[in-house]
Amino acid sequence: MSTSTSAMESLLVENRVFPPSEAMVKAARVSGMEGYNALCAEAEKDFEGFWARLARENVVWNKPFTRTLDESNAPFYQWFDDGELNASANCLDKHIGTPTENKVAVIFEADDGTVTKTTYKELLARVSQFANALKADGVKKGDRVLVYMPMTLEGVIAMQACARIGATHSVVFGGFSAKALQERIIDAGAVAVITANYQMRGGKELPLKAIVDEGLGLGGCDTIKNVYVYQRTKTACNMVAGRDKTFDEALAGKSTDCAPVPVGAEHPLFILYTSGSTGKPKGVQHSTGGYLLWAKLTMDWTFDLKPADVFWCTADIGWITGHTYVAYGPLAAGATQIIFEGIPTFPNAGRFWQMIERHKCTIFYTAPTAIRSLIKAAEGDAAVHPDRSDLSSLRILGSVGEPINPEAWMWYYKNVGHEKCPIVDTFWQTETGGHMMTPLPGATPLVPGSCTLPLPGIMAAIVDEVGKDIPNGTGGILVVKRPWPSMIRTIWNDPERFKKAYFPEEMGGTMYLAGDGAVRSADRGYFRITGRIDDVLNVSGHRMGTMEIESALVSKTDLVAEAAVVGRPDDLTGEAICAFVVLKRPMPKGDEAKAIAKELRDWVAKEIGPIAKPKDIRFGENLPKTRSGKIMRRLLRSLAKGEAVTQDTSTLENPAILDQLGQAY
Ligand code: 6R9
Repeated sequence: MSTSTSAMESLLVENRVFPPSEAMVKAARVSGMEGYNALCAEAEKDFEGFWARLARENVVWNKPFTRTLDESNAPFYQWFDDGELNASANCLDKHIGTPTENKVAVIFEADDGTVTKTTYKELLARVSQFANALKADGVKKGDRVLVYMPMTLEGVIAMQACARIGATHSVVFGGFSAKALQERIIDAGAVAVITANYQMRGGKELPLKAIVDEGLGLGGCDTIKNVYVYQRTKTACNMVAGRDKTFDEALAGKSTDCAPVPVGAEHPLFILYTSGSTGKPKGVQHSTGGYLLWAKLTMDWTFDLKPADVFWCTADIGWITGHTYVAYGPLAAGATQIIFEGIPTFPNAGRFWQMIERHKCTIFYTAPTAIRSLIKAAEGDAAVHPDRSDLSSLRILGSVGEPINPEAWMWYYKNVGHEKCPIVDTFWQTETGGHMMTPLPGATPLVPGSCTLPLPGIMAAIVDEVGKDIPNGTGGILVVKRPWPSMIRTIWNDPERFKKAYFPEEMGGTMYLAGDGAVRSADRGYFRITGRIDDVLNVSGHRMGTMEIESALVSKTDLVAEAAVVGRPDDLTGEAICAFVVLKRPMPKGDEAKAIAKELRDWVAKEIGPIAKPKDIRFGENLPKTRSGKIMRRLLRSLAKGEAVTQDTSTLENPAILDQLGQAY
């Protein structure tokens, strides 16, 4: 074992425990471990009764359900399937006529610092008006609508308006390329695109509509009849007559009343594409009833939401976290939330802390990558240290997207939470719809780097390759043994892939395979996620498939003969992308190699998006392969880390290439 691995493991053995304060326990919605255990016991004793009770108490039904869980076509589980509801009505209409109607729903802070506040009543009017605009163009229940928007209130309005008329949205993150957009439009069979002329990030105006035009121009997108363009900035953009209209044009003369369309509980609320272990991203399909239940309930449980809270989740609506904890959960729970358009380092790296002070944020939910980069910034420049801001409004901190290393956890706990705010380290996935494992702020003693225990009703376990339980203290495969309401329903257009990817036959066909490894501590049985067990990388909390990046690289056919992509640990981004490339020309060196590496990075940015750009590119005349022709990925991972190669290289066809591949560009 190399020193770096043993040093890392020593850091991962964590003995510090932080129990919740008495005051927090006393006031919490789930109070103490007794409260948590009571809910778990209820779920164990009467699984369906538990979920039925929660669904009745937390969701407004147009037609009550009589069936809770239908397992007859497992793993295509159905929840509350004869019930009817509308997701937007559950986020907006339900507050009308209550004191919440005049409460601020959204505090929007733009990239340039401009702040706008919108009440629940106002938001309902804006969503309804946009829903009427969609309706007027013939967009209807069951249609798919692609949303490619900046991180603005209008992005949430677009999603809510789709939900209101029963259209299924598919949000694509504003950093994805024209090609990625085109593929998703085709796969979803979308009828309309909702976008903006530009987006503002860090003082820069970046195009969105031009990328939509380019994507639609790549062909195969004839299903698209309408493109709605929110004019985020004054700069003009290309508009296609008969197809494109500005928001103002679409909204002109439309009523601000629009009756929500009730849909069946299993009606697809949205499709969200995410990376898997093959080249093609998967369209994760979510339901309406079960999803909404969990979005609302996890707001109450995980964040212990109270009426006076000011909640801030920093995730973009292009990711699942921005769906559940920006577009739906906070609204369903009646919270006041902050939506932030910009980036944490503009105009300086104190922006998050200044915003917490400015808006008296009480619950702050962000990603470890952001924390790590702000630690670095604060250490380099005292002016952007959290100490410079009044953070006394904070009562709960959250973390999501990737494992949080104990050092970053301790810094967050001390410097942001001043040792009085519990950190909820929430483990979950695009596929799970909402939190799966997390401490509860008024119940669970915290251990840095551990997502602690499953939420009540979530039957998480650690098993071996054939689905047999593994004792605490031993690492294994993370599974969920029983279905839960907000789980993925299928992969859009690909039910076979859904079954294979998540419910493998070898494990019995009914256990949900998360794709992560985990270990439970010997003493408390706490879960700690050890990382993906498939070919998925986690770069700054963003999921990237290695195969997806490989296919992008080899599609540059004039230059690339072969490519293999692996991850390597990175202090800032968690993992970094490392690409090994065989060119169709002699091995480049020096400046030529640098220039080609840049060309390849730009190519990947164009094929997938800038977030998929490899950090390291290494050239070789060959890739290390076994005699049977398999790429030796474990060996590539060692090379990527800069470790001495300890693997057996005797089967290598051409051992000399190890030297070539040692140089990163
Ligand atoms: C919500 C979200 C899912 C993957 C997941 C795991 C990693 C997320 C984590 C975590 C350790 C946590 N992950 N939260 N790992 N601790 N608290 O991020 O969804 O983008 O689909 O990513 O992220 O590897 O499998 P998604």
